[in-house]
Amino acid sequence: MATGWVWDERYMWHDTGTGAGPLPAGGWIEPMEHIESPSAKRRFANLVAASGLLAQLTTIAARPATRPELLRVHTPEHLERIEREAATGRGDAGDGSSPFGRESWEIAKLAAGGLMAAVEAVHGGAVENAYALIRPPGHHASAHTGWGFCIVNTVAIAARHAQSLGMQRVAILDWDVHHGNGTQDIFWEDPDVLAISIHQDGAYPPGSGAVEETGAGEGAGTTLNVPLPPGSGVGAYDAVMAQVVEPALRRFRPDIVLVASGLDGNGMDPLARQMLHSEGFRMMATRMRDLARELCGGRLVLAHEGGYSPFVVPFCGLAIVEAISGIRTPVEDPFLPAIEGYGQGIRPHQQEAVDRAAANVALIP
Ligand code: 3YP
Ligand code: ZN
Repeated sequence: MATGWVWDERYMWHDTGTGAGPLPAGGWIEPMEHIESPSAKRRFANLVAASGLLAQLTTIAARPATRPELLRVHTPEHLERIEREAATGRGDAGDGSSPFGRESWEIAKLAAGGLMAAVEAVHGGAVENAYALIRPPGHHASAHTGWGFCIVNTVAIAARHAQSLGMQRVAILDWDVHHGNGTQDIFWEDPDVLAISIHQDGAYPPGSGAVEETGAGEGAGTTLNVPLPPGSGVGAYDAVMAQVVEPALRRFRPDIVLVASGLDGNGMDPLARQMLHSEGFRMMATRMRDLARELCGGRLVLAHEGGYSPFVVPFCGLAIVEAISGIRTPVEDPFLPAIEGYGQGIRPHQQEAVDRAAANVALIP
């Protein structure tokens, strides 16, 4: 069955302006392009087209999320602030590191709505699963503010949309290398949404995503955090999938699986220190496709998040879309041997981190 593909040229017109890495330019920081720029994402889309894969996918048109759809997750004050700042031509999502331009409010709504369209296509059976290459990212945004380059929490909005279509139990796996703190906050007390985040321990935001953070109230046990030491590679991520993600989802029994698919765990990313390569992402995507088939009729929607190496991200992204579609293109990843050479086996201190997270699977009600 078909795989859906969401992409809109306007995602690339979200204008983050100048910066230097994640910081604003100024003082002794010479202006350059902000790191959350179109390059890596555009090159991913271009490789999907150039490889011939695009022609074999079912393209899904994006549409803007409506105000009531956004209000399922965000406060009216947050939405109105972003809209007001965008109208002035320049704004920031909340932390001074997340600048945006005049069109960014419309584009953020189009990112959320594109992901919702993917959920609808999977729900209606037009496609089995889908990848939404959306921008800006979403997983750091909470109900009342954006930050960490995120304006609205696209995956959370998509989860609420899935519920409105009758898919009550939603599992979210966030494999972006940073903690999915916004998503965690939004569903902290919600027993119907299982939120799992695999991230580099302490990378971002500071002090968030400890293994002890497992939800509260009605939602006790339905948040899982897997903080991995820097330097984790395919062996560590494979253990997380086998010991945490698969048992957790089997226990939770979702109606749909969403993935916050940041590709910044790649071995050459400027904003993290993990070591995944395209075959690592292929392994995780294949496992998620098979798990969704086992548990919920194959319903799986991936939402693009971070990933800042303009040369490695396209190959990791292509491997993921190949995996969920079951189509292999002739493309071979030229960066694979170098990252493979970093040493991909699991190390004892990484195994300990996985074991600690695995112990929390039993907390899922
Ligand atoms: C936000 C400011 C410093 C680190 C950066 C992380 C953005 C990201 O990719 N989040 O998933
Ligand atoms: Zn990230």
